[in-house]
Amino acid sequence: MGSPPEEPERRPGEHRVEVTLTRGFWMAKYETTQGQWKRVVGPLPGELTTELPEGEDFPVGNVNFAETEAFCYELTERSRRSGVLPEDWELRLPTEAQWECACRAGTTTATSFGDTLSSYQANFRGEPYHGAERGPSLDRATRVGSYPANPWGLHDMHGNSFEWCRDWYHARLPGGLDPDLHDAKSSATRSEHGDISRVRRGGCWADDGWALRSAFRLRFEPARRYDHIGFSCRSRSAMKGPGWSGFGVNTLGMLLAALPFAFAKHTAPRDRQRPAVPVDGHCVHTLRRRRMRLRPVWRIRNRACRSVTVPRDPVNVVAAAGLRRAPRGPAA
Ligand SMILES: [Ca+2]
Repeated sequence: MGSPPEEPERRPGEHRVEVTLTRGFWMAKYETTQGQWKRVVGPLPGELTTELPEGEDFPVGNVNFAETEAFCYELTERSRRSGVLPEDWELRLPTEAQWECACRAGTTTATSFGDTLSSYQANFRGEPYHGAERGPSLDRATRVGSYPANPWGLHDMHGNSFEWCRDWYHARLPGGLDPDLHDAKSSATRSEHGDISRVRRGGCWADDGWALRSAFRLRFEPARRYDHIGFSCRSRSAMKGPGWSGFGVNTLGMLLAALPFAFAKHTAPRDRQRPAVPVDGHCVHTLRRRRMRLRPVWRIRNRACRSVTVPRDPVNVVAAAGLRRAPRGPAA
């Protein structure tokens, strides 16, 4: 987690730390959309703008931190009541560590696409990163999933909208075991104005390419809102037990496919097959193949996943792990 000293455009606060994630989690493929928000919560949380036009498949923006947590809470409650989600599972914002793990998708380069970034690969404005080909500048948000996915099938981790993370912003990245600074308010780093902030990640349509690097991080006061800052329920972590070893189905996939007010409606048919990605299975696979050569920052421990081999497809991950298949949900 973090960037190496030689990474172009590196900023303070990106020093590398080693992180161990002991629990698996699922990540939705896209930023949370306006259509999803309306189906789960109701009216959009903030005004639309010239750069954030209305659209079912456009990301939610102008949403403050508390509203993102309210969305996750409401979706969790509905899902539990409907029986789709077990009582000890929940939807929430990702921690910074989870977000960066998912963004990097096993890579150690500046972005998940390599050490350069073109606006053919992500929605940003202005200068491409580190000598990449200059591409289009939309100067606005666009439909989620309009740009290529990262190696784990997650879209728009770089660009389109910034994404809230659940941690209080600390100048030094948290390392260690399952770092989660959601409640670490007292130690949060204050700005020059004395404010404390949550974390936002990923860059947006209004940035140059360098701000979309995997390690780039910014602060933002939780009560504030801006059109280019949205969020994602990308993180679905188990509150109890090791990852998905005790619940070996694509629960988020089931959830997204089963709940008409949730994530499934806006997705294309091929996307409905895999609305979520299991992060730890891929991490384990990647690290097992490349542990010595790349010296990855990430080290994932999950007993259930260590026996998984070549889990390129999330559905096959479940099958390879010998776990129970979902009786319904995303097609294999
Ligand atoms: Ca994004």
